[in-house]
Amino acid sequence: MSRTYPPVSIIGAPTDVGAGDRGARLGPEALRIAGLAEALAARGVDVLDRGNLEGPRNPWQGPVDGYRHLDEVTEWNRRVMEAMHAELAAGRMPILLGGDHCLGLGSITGVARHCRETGKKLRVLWLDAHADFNTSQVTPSGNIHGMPVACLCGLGPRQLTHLDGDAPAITPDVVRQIGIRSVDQGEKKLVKEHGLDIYDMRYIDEVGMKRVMEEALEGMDDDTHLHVSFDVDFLDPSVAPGVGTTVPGGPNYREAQLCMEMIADSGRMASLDIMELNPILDRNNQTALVAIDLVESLFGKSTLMRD
Ligand code: 6HN
Ligand code: MN
Ligand code: MN
Ligand code: MN
Repeated sequence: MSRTYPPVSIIGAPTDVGAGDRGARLGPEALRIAGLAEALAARGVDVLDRGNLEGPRNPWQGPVDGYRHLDEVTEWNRRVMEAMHAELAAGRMPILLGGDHCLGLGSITGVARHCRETGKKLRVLWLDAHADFNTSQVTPSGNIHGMPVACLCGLGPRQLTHLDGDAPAITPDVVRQIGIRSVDQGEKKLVKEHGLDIYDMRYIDEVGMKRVMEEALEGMDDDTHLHVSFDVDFLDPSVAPGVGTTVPGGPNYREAQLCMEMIADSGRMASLDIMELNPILDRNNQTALVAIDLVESLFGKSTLMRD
C-alpha cells in the first residue's frame, strides 16, 4: 500500500549543551549537506526547512549539583518544545535535527502538548544505545543528554520536569526503548522501578528485530501519535562512527533498516528526532548519510516490493 505523508518541517537545534563532547551542534548542517531535505522531496514528501533555532552558547563547564549547564539546557528545550508544538498545530510533521539528546525532552514535551489538545494517544519509540534515565543523584557525568527520559517522566529538576506547566509530559508506559546496551548502575535500578519497556540488545539477539518491532508497535490505532526519537548511537559504531557515545554491539545496517521499515508500515509516525550526530567524530559525513538512508526507510523507501 503506498502512502502519502503530511507536509514535513525540518527544524535544526544546533547545540551540545547536554553532551560530554562538543560537535553535535554541527549535526543539523551535516544532515543538510548530506541531503536530508532532497531525499525526502525525492520520495514525494512536501518538505520545508525552517532553518535553525537559536539559543544560549555552550559554556563548557563542569557539573553543579549533578547537572552540567542546567539553565542553558532548559532554555534550549523550551525553544524546541515551542517549535515542535507550532509545527504540529499547523498540521505538519516536525523533524528535529539535534543537537544532543537532552533536546528529546523539549521535543516530546511539545508533542505531548499537541496530543493533549487533540485527544491523541502518544507512543514514543526511543531508539538508543542508552536508556537516558539518569538523575542528578546517579549520573556518572552530569551530562543532561543522559537524563531526558527520566525528566519526561517527572524525575529531575522542576524546571525540566515541568517544562510545560503543571505536570510531567508523559508516564513511562508510553515509552518503548529499543537497542539499549549501556545503562549505568543507579540508572538500572530506576528503569526497573519505573517499569520502562526496554527491548535491549540481548532481547533483539534472542528474538530478532522483527518480533521486537511487532511488540513495540503493538496496540496503536488511528488515534495514536507515534513519536520516534532516533539517537544515532542506536546503530552499531561500525555503521555509525560519528557520535560521541558509541557503544559496540548495536543493530547492524539491515536490522536498523527493518526497524525503520516496520515503523513506516505502521503508518503512525507523526514526529521525529534525529539526535547526537557529531560530524567532528565522523568520516566523510558517512554517519549522516546512513541516518538519511534510514530516514528514507521511515518514509517508506523500502516498501517498494509490497506496494
Ligand atoms: N545519549 N549514560 C551516560 C551518561 O553520561 O549519563 C551516557 C549518556 C548518553 C546519552 O547518548 O543521548
Ligand atoms: Mn540518547
Ligand atoms: Mn545514546
Ligand atoms: Mn512489553
